Formats: sequence, structure tokens, C-alpha cells
Amino acid sequence: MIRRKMLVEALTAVAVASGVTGAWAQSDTVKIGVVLPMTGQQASTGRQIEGAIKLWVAQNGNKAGGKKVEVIVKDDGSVPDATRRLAQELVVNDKVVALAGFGITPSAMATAPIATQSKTPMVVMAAATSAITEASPYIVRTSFTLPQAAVALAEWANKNNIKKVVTLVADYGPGFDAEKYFADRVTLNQGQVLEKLRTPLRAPDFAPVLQKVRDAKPDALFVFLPSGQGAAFMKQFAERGLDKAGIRLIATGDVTDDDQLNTMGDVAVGVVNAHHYSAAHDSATNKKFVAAFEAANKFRPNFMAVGGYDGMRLIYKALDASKGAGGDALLAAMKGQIFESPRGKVLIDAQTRDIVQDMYIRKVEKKDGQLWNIEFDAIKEMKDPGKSK
Ligand code: VNL
Repeated sequence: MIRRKMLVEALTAVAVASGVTGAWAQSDTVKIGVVLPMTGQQASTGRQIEGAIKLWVAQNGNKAGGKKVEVIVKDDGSVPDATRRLAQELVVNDKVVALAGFGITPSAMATAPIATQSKTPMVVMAAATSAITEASPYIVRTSFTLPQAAVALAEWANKNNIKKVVTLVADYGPGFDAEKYFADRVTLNQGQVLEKLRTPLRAPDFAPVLQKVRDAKPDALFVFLPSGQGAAFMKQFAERGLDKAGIRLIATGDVTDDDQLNTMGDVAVGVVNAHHYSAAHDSATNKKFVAAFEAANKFRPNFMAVGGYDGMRLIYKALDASKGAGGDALLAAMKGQIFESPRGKVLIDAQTRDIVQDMYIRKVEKKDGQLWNIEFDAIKEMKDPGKSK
């Protein structure tokens, strides 16, 4: 921690001495520095977000705030030390007006001090632990928070006669949020949490925990795993016969992720889950987005793609409003934006800098031979429940 502080202070000294701060004011080009996991375990998140960023630029041009926009994408392999180093380089060497991306919570947390010290707005397009936006006053989020999804699903479970649950989450920030907010809401609603299980973020093995689930015999198993792990989990859930054992599977939409959903097979059909985006969302804006994304990338967009697309919108519109200025002026222009996203209407809360959005309850259904998350209910305009502490 101390070492990190010294590093950041050293960086800031260099940045100020070399006149980095405000470099965008003189230039007729503004650069956006995107750090994403393009390789490694979270590579699908990088691929989805990069595809969406390119689509945004193809549709909206490379000009904003009267300046030419240049997007620089760097691969952190979802290693937080690499994320922080790349973000430092983007600020100091490339003089970016905004940082963006951030596939996992530890990467976003590691970079927060850089945003603060250099006064660079940092748009979190993927990572979803509630506390991220509190790690720097320069962080703005266009993804979602796990408390939003977990509370919405717990409310649905309560209304649908699910009394005894087991929770299973990835053993890090967003998993802790999912576990806590789901379990607390179930308990508040007079339900019972029989067991709380966790699997490692890297190379998880689901076999031992699934045996515990089978032994506990809950009405339902609640699962959060980060995007990219859903298909492997579903496979083991089916192989161990849990789908036949009368244990209902419910999840955050990260598990029934549109990126992998079609490879999951029948075990996924009927899984009720909560999330902010489905590629099947029924709106004209979404239909246009999905068609254009698929034409450009040859795969279905998932919730990560929408976080990236909306993040680009946020930056472009803020650049327009600030006339190409960065720093505090750019940040101020991000706060309070309201717009129609492919997911539905969203607001960037000016106080928390977090996203307010509808949280949909969906069920996986097969239509024309493909699997989709079909929305059937929603909690409207949901703020992050994690902020009301
Ligand atoms: C996170 C949250 C990452 C939800 C995810 O996929 C996800 C995170 C990579 O905050 O680390 O689906």
C-alpha cells in the first residue's frame, strides 16, 4: 500500500513537471486510453468491449468536442499491476484525456489512485463491485453493480416460494457483494441461507462446492461468477446431476452471459437470472445495436459490450459539452447524463457517479434454436443498493 502511494506520488511529480496536466487543452487531438483484458482468462470481456468501442467510433465518427479523437487500447491480461502501469503510461506519455475499460475489480481498484492524482476521468465499463466508484472522485461507471443484480433477484426469489438457499460466488470483490446483498435480502424476507460457498477467481474447480450444494438440499442455488465462467459451471452442474436433483439454479446474468449462452445447452434453459442487459431486450435502440454489432464483429454482444458502447457515448457527449477540455470540466459533463442505452434508459447519478438503470428479471428460453435471456419483470430505475450505507 505504501509502495503504491509512493509510486503514484512519483508519477504525479513527473506528470506535473513535464506539463502533462492540461496537455489536451492545447492539442487538436484528444486521446482516450482504454485498458482491457485482451488475453488471459477475461479475454472475452476485452473482445466484447473493444468490438463495441470500434462500433461506436464507426457509427459516430472520430470527432468530439471539436477535436479529433484517438482511441488507444492496451492489454493488461487482467493483471492489476499491469493495468496500473499501462494507465500510468497512458496518462504520462500519451497524455490521454480519459481512461476507460477495466475488466475486473482489482484492475479498477489498482488504477483509481492514478485517476485521482492526475485528475483524469476514469470510465469503468465492466468491473462491478459497488465500492469502485468510491475509490476515486474521478471514477464514473457504465456497467452495473452486483448489489443491483443480487437484490433484484432476491426479491423475485421471495415472491416465488424460494425459502432455503445456498450461495456460490467467485472469491473476490464482486462475489462478496453478490453474496452479501443476496443473503441479506433473503434473510430480511424471512428466508434461510444454508451455506455460503466460494470458488477462486483463477481456474475454479466447481466439483467440490457442487457436492456441498447437493448435500445441503436447498430450494435454490444462487450463483455469481464473472463473465467467461458460466459455460464451464453449467457443464459441471449438469454432469453432477444437480439439474435433475430438484435444486433450482438462479444467478446473476453474468452466469447466463450472452457471449457464451448458446454453447451452454439445455441445462441453462429455464434459469431465472437478474441483470441490466440482454441481447434480446425488446427495443428499437437495442435491435439496431445488436444488428450492427453482429454485422461488425460476427458474434452476439453481451453486457460488457453495452458497458463499453455506453462508456464511449458518455465520453463523447462530455467532450462535446466541455468543448474538448479534460480534467474537472470533462468529469462534470459526465455527471448527470441521461440517455437511451441498448439496455433501456440510464442515468449517471451526479452524486455517486454510478449508473442508475432498470434491473430485469429474465428466464433463459430457446427460440429458433438459440438461447436467449428473455426479460419478464424489472425493478425500475434502480440505484446501487451498495451506496445506501
Ligand atoms: C467483474 C464483475 C467482472 C462482473 C466480471 O466479468 C463480471 C468484476 C469479467 O468486477 O471483476 O461479470
